[in-house]
Amino acid sequence: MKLTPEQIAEFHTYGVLIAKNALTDEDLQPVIDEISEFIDRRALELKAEGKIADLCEDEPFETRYGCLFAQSKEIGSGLDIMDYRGKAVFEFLHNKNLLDVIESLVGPEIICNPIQHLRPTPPIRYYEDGNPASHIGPLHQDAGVIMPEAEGSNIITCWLPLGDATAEMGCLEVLPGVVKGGYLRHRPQGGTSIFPEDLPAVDPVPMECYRGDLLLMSRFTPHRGMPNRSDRCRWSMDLRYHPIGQHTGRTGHPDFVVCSQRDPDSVMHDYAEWCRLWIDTFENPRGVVMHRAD
Ligand SMILES: O=C(O)CCC(=O)C(=O)O
Repeated sequence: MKLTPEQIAEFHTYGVLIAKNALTDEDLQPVIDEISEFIDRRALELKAEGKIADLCEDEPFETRYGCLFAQSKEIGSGLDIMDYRGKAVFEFLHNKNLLDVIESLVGPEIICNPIQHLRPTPPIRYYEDGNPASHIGPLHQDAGVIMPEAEGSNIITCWLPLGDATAEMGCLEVLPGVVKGGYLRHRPQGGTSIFPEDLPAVDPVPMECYRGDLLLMSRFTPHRGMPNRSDRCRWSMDLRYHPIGQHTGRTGHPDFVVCSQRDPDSVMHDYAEWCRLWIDTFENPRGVVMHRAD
């Protein structure tokens, strides 16, 4: 699905757009199955280590993580994209339906930026501190979590839920329409966040979305995750793409080409090589990995 000219105009005006039903169940199910296998493995390891008693095997994907998390916070260790490096996730980073939408905003020469995360956000009642106020994410622009050299890169954040992401489940909140002001100063305290005195007087808007939707944001759109007050886990991925040739903002982490009309052979489909690049990055750190405000 390509974005319509109206959707593209909306994105440029507000710095945010939800592309409804851009992905199908067939696009997402392999990723969900792979995560489920990871959770199975992790749960068995934690049981063997005596850290959990109940494997919660009868719980569906939406609730199993929370049920395990309530017993041991270690269920999430190693779950992020670059840590468990799943083949289904690697293939999803090239997903045609996803890239069709991205192409509408950055053109056909596309880099997969290395800032990419898989996030389980369990219900706050499973934390010792279940106070909603302490689970409000820091309000930031993604331009604040990259190197300043990448401020001019047209990095599009693509946040996508693997299930429901309602307001009750702590969907993202954004400040729409502040994108034209560019970079706002960030501070490291309490998680990289915009200096309160620099915040534009715009009310945050909850971006409720559902499986199949893509929430697209500019690098200048202030946003934050909210507390999950529901009984279900809010599962999401946040991926970033930008045109080939532009600075990634993280020279210490590997980026790769996912789409190129000019040089189709440059598209990286080699899963083993992707894994090798991440492992090498961790074993032989080089380059820069920082938040601009650090
Ligand atoms: O998913 C979240 O709670 C936060 C995600 C976020 O801030 C981001 O994608 O930049």
